[in-house]
Amino acid sequence: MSENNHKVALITGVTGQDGAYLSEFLLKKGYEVHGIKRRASLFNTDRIDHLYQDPHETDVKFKLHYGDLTDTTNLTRIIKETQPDEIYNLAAMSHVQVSFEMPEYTANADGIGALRILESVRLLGMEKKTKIYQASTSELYGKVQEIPQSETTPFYPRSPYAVAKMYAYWATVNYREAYGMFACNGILFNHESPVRGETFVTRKITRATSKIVKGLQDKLYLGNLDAKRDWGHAKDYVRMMWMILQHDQPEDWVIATGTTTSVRDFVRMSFQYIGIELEFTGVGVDEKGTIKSCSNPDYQLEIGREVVAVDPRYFRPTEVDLLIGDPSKAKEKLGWVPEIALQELVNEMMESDLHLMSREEYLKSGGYRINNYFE
Ligand code: NDP
Ligand code: GDR
Repeated sequence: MSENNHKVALITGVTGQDGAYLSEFLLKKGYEVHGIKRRASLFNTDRIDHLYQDPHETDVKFKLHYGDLTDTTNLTRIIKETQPDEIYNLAAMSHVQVSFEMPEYTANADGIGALRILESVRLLGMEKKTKIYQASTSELYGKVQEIPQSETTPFYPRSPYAVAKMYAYWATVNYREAYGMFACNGILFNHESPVRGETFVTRKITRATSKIVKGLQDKLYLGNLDAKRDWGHAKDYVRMMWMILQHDQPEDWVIATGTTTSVRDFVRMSFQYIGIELEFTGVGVDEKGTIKSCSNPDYQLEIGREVVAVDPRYFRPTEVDLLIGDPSKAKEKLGWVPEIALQELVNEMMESDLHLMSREEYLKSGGYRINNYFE
């Protein structure tokens, strides 16, 4: 507890999607929130700027510290100085495909990074004071062993990212069993939002759909359209992170919606939001998505125009084909149920990206160069 009896939380990865939603959630609950951000050559706090408080003010509840999961001394010092009641370890190199290109760094940040936090808390003698949430992932299930996937489903990681997260998962379990620490894994299935990173498939799709209808992009190139994911909303999932640390026992939990959708259907839903029906023809690398009908008078898109194509550069060396979670334990023991359905999530993301792209459209018409990264 801080001097004025508020609980203190420390969030690693505070500048990320979940860090932003969790900070907002905990501040509303009256927490004093400390976040660890990385030094970058440009400002990297877009997602949390609305929470920023001038450090010169009094009674500041949201404080940022420079740090990195690869730097033990820095983590230990921040934990010592902030004396958190709860640590949420959300920081990670979180992109599965990129982890094939940066396996060693991913292991260091995502695997050993979690160990650094656990060990710092132990060495500082805070193991009975500080509860730890570890951001584990449905990627641990990897190659399908069982459907749906629950807390007892065996792991079969399929990427350097998942292998690193598997190390972090078991380090968390081990510190709980060895030292009696309140350390828990949330095994979260994919969760998205309007502030999802632009290179994850859902955001890539909603951004591209918005750009295509506004004439800012020609085509959306994707990899495996058959991959199926259990997609929820980040807002629902950060609430569950907090609930996990308020439970009377430290345990591991699956957080999912229990329904799965293919990448292809997510594309369909995004275009449907603006009144466009797509038709998919061909298989594998030859599959294409063309406009079948358009009922929206605001968008003049030619019927039969190809707007989706497959680019093998987005295929992964080893893929996770199907994820569908069984959140029964969270529902029965904690009363957690996701409140935001996939359709609502797609609508929210599309609304936000259409708004953003209107801004880009305006900038372009004024002669400004707009962001053209399509990755
Ligand atoms: P993001 O990629 O949006 O955010 C990751 C955060 O980690 C960013 O703040 C990033 O900083 C920070 N970070 C990356 N590397 C380091 C490092 N070496 N040291 C310190 N900070 C670092 O991820 P999400 O918010 O989507 O996910 C949060 C966590 O949950 C991650 O651990 C992810 O692996 C895990 N997860 C996510 C799921 C999802 O569907 N979103 C599902 C299951 C698990 P910067 O902004 O500077 O890049
Ligand atoms: P994922 O998310 O790998 O599940 O990891 P991502 O959105 O990157 O991929 C989901 C599925 O879509 C397929 N796909 C594409 N993916 C991307 N990024 N870009 C494409 O062009 C594309 N085309 C098809 C992928 O092959 C995959 O099957 C996310 C991250 O947030 C992890 O940190 C987290 O642990 C897991 O979710 C749960």
